[in-house]
Amino acid sequence: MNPSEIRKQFPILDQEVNGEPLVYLDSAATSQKPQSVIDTIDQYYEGYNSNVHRGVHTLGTRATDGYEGAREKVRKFINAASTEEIIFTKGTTASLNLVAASYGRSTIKKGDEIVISQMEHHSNIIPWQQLALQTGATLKYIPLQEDGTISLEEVKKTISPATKIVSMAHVSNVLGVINPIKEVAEIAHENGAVMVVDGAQGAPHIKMDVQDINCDFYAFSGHKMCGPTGIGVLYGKKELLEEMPPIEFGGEMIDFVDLYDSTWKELPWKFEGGTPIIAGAIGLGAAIDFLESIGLDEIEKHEHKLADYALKRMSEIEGITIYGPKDSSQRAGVITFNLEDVHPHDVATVLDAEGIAIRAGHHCAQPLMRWLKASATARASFYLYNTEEDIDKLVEGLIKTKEYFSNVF
Ligand code: 7TS
Repeated sequence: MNPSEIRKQFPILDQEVNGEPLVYLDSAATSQKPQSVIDTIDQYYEGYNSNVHRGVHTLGTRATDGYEGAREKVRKFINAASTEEIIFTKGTTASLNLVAASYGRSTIKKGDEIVISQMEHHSNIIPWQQLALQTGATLKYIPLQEDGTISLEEVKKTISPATKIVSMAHVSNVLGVINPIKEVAEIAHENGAVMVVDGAQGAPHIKMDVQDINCDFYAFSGHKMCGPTGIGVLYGKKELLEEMPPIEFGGEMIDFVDLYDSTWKELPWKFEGGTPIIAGAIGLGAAIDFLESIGLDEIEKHEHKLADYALKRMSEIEGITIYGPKDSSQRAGVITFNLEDVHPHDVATVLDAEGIAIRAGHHCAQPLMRWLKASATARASFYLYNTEEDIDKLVEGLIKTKEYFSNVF
């Protein structure tokens, strides 16, 4: 794979920001979109915009084929057994909330345990906090090792036969750590719990096979994998989804409506109340075609190489703290750091003046920030369109930042 050729397919990357060529290092927040995805969404609105699953007219049939065709692309992308297991949502947050509100509220009782880790994004903490508060269940945290990784020993110690749900990020959006979710799923199952995976930072970067991982639910967002915002996926095992109640009621999700009671459509539509995110799903389908034309294995390899290079180059900067494991084989293309005596927002501001986009803040992971003993950090995150040259510019920018602030003091 040739990232310099790939980046030509992303029109947004071909611009100057503050008089400098844009270096986009914030793909963990949202990825950029290739021309093919932009064109596919345009073609839908220009050529066959129509509601799905109802009309018999030609445009309606084309829209339905596009929407359901995208579901099949998602199924294949994560190797789910059936399209009945693919529910379109508005993103990872909505998918995790759906599991907590539907599976959680219908199965969890007082005294049950819900287990998550200390590195989770708020979207994989708060739905479980709320579920625990509503049901009287106990929320437990798997502690982290000193380098920010998770040890299976700690997983075994935290999960017990009282545990009913285990939920964990596939990849941390702060530390870039790739978690051993397959092994954690096995431990969860040995204890009779279901395994939920927050795949927001996993599915875009790592070749996925939900049957191999044997997780019960897997949640991810289209906008972090070259697709549009407003579309996401909840994968769930059919036997679980079948037993779960819908949480959004109205059009599209019903089979028969009587005056005082109604019945639901079969899977997956019983969870998709209202006009669905048609353009979003079709755009996500195009994003999957794009990623598959390059190959997830290639993308993963490229990001490891970039992470390795970035770790090496960045550690040469005096006074830098890089969080998470030093070994790049344990991490994806996310590097979180702080420069001594410079607030991360100042780092991001100086870099922005150089055309370099990174994120600064708590990254929606305040409990992890507390564990890191940092109120905020800076974060550079990479994707398939980034090059070693981008990292060189980041390092140059960081050296400039240090110089700038050493002159101030
Ligand atoms: N889980 C993880 C691990 C994430 O990184 C994010 C978004 C979410 C859940 C929520 O995804 P959403 O699409 O529903 O918003 N993470 C980030 C980030 O790191 N910077 O901005 C958004």
